[in-house]
Amino acid sequence: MRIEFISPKWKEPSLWSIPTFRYPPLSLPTLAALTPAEHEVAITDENIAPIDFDQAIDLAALTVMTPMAPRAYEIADRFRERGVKVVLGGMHPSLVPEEAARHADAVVIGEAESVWPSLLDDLKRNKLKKIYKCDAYPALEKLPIPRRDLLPKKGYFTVNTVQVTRGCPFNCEFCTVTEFFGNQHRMRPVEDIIEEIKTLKGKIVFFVDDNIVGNPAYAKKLFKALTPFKLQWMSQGSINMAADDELLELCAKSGCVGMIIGFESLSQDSLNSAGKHVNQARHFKANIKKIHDFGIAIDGVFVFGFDHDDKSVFKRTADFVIENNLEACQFSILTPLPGSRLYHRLEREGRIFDRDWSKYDVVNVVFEPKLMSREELQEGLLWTYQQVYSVRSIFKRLLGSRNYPLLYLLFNLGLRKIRRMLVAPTSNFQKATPVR
Ligand code: B12
Ligand code: SF4
Repeated sequence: MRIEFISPKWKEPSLWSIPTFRYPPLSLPTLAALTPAEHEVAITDENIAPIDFDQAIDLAALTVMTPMAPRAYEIADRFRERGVKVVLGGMHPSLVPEEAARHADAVVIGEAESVWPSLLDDLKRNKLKKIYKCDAYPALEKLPIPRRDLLPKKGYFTVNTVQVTRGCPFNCEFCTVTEFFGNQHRMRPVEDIIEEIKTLKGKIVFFVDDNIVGNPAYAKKLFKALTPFKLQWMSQGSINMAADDELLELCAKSGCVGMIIGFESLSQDSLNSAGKHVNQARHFKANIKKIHDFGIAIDGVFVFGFDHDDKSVFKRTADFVIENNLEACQFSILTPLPGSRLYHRLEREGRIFDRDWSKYDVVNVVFEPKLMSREELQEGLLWTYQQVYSVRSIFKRLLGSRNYPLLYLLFNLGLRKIRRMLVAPTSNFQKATPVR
């Protein structure tokens, strides 16, 4: 059979369409590697190249995050009109399978490893089932190396995205990772990671883990093994890494140029209500200084719109970021992703007013906030991006931290563009009135 793996285009404005931030969807090279060699496979990322709807294929397999769902359904419907079978998988179809099933011949719920080969067998025998569910979390030993050779050669910042762990022991109200991957931190053997690293071209790697330091003993073993490769890598990690000097030292030595850290909020009330107990806001300042002192830059993630957030949250957050010299930051609007506990609560409270999934991209307000208006929340996001990515702020932060200033200058100039994208006439960003 001929199988086309497809990632739908995400709607603008998207930070991720800025060249410095373009990463390939790792799910597709992973699925291609899981496909038995008897089948012909190809990958199209619609963010890089258009989809050929006329090609002769037996199966279109799409990976879907919530904000891409409307586009994914359009693509699926078009292929199905021509009689091409369509399978949908990934976070969104797994969390709302009944909806996805209206646009697909089969929906895969959960991780593909345990069901993909049997789905292909069923298709070959013309016995495709509507739903395939991964009942047990697959073992992560000896996973095949993702087929990065199938990815477009140009257009990405790097194709070296590698996954080391799955699952998260926390269960933040706004997040779907624990619902999807479970509350156990599952780790790939370090030896397998090293075999994969050896196949990569270039020295830049993005570990797509939710918390690469979630198990400190494992992380230390991994960092020691990575050190000889002289990589420059980034990943996501929780702020409590600041408590472990040995971890920070090994992390920096292994080539970590920056950690994406979910601070989420400066308000402990908001952190507590979201269930992010690992974050203690009163220690943030000291934690940042400690991580910086080990030469690790920080890309901080902050969320606006919690029930404890009033209009003052924007200035407080911008001041904090600038004062503490965070090298980069991403600001998001609290978003009730379907399947999350937040979605169910806001639904019960009758506060979700927009169900256009393309707006569930964390820069649009889709629910009624408690202590400010929708417009104030929307405009506050833009205002914060404007403050934090002003030329003055960029220089203050980068000269203050001195961790990889040239690299982060590039990142900051990329992130500066999101300010313009958010107000562009073609933007999907909801129009708002200025904050007073
Ligand atoms: C790396 C990453 C990114 C990268 C790369 C994205 C990309 N091109 O794929 C970047 C940084 C660009 C990104 C952007 C965004 N991301 Co993101 N991202 C991730 C992250 C950390 C890892 C994803 C990954 O590569 N996993 C490794 C692969 C191997 O796993 P996988 O994709 O889950 O695939 C497995 C299964 O899902 C399944 N599967 C997946 N697809 C398919 C398809 C078929 C046909 C089948 C059978 C199976 C299948 O099988 C695979 C193997 O087991 C996840 C967190 C997470 N733990 O998943 C968040 C995550 C996917 N992102 C999320 C979000 C919300 C976003 C943004 C919308 C917002 C943001 N974070 O700023 C933007 C999208 C921008 C936009 N405008 O739309 C959410 C998605 C929630 C949802 N309900 O969809 C997640 C889960 C984070 C979270 N904490 O909630 N992201
Ligand atoms: S936000 Fe981060 S810490 Fe919280 S459940 Fe999701 S992945 Fe885990």
